[in-house]
Amino acid sequence: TAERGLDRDCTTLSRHVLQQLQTFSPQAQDLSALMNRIALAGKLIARHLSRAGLMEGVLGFTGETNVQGESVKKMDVYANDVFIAVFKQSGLVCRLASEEMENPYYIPENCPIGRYTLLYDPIDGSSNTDINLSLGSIFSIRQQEGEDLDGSAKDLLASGRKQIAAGYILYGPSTMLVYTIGRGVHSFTLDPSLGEFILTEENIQIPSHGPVYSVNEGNFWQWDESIREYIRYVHRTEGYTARYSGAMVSDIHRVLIQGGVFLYPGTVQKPEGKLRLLYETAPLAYVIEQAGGRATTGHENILDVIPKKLHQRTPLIIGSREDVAKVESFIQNGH
Ligand code: P6P
Repeated sequence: TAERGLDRDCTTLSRHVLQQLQTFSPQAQDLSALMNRIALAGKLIARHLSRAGLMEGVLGFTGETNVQGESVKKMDVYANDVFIAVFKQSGLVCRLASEEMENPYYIPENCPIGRYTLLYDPIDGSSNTDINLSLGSIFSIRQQEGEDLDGSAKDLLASGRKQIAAGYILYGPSTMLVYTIGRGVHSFTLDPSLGEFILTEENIQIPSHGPVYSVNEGNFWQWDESIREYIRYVHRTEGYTARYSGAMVSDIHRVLIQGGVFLYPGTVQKPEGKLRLLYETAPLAYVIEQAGGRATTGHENILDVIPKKLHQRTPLIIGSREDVAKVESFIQNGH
C-alpha cells in the first residue's frame, strides 16, 4: 500500500538509529550522526567505484606498499582519505585507525569534544577493483577511553566487546550498508536517486546452518591437518557448495543471508591468518553474533581476543552456529 511504500522510503539510516535507541540522548544523537558519516563515505566510494573504468587514478596500483607489506591500490588510498575527510568534518571522531595507516590518524581539533574512534578497512578486497567484482568497507566505532596524550592509542588494545557500532558497506550490484549497535543487524540499500540508504531488512537472523563454505582452497597445503580434515569432510558430504570471491565482505554477507561458514585459517606463511582483528574480524564478528551466528579463531571467540598491537591478525571461522561448531569439532578432536 502507498503509506507502507512511503514509510519504507522514509526509514533512512539516521532515523533507524534513533528508533533503535528509542531516545534522543546525546549518545544516541552522536551515533546517528556517526552512522550518517559512514553512509556519506559509502556513497562517495560507491560513486568512485562506479566510474573506475571511466577516469584516471582509480584502477591499478600506487607503487607503494602499506604497513601490511601489501601493494597499495589507488582505490585503497582514495577510500582511506574519504573516511578521514568525512569524519574530520563530523567533529565527533578524534582518531581513525585503518589498515592503510601504520599509526592512528588524530584530529586534534575534534579531540576535546570527539569521544569516538573509527577503526576501518577502507576497501576490503581491493584486488577486485580492477576486475569489476564486489568489494566492501568495514567499520567499527569505539568510545575513546582516557586522554591518549602520548598518541599510543593503548586504549584500542581492548576486546571487540568494547565496540559500540560495527558493520560494513558492500559495493555490489547495489550498494548495501549493514550495521549493528548491539540491537540486532539491519541492512539498507542505497537509492542513488535519493542519495539515501533506505531500510531493506531489520533484525536479520543468520540461518543456524547453511550450504555455503567459503575459503581459499589454494591454501590447502598450508593448513593444519584439522582444517584439511574439515575440507575433506565437506568434499565428501552432500549439501555443501563452495563460494569464494576474494572480498570477505561479499562472502560473509552471503553467509549472513544464506547460512554457512567463511574461513581464513592460519597458514604456514601466516600462522595468525591474514585478517586483522580491530577493523576486520572484530566488527564482522559483532555483526554475525548479533545476527545469531558465531565467530572464532578456532580456539577463542573473536570478540574476546585482546590485541597486543594495532594491526594484530587472527584466524577467522565465522558464520552459522552449527557450521562454525562443525569446524571447531575438527580442531578440538585434533584430527
Ligand atoms: P586470499 C582481501 O584482501 C581480504 O582481506 C579479504 O577480503 C579476502 O577474503 C581475503 O583477503 C583474500 O585473501 O589470500 O584468499 O587471496
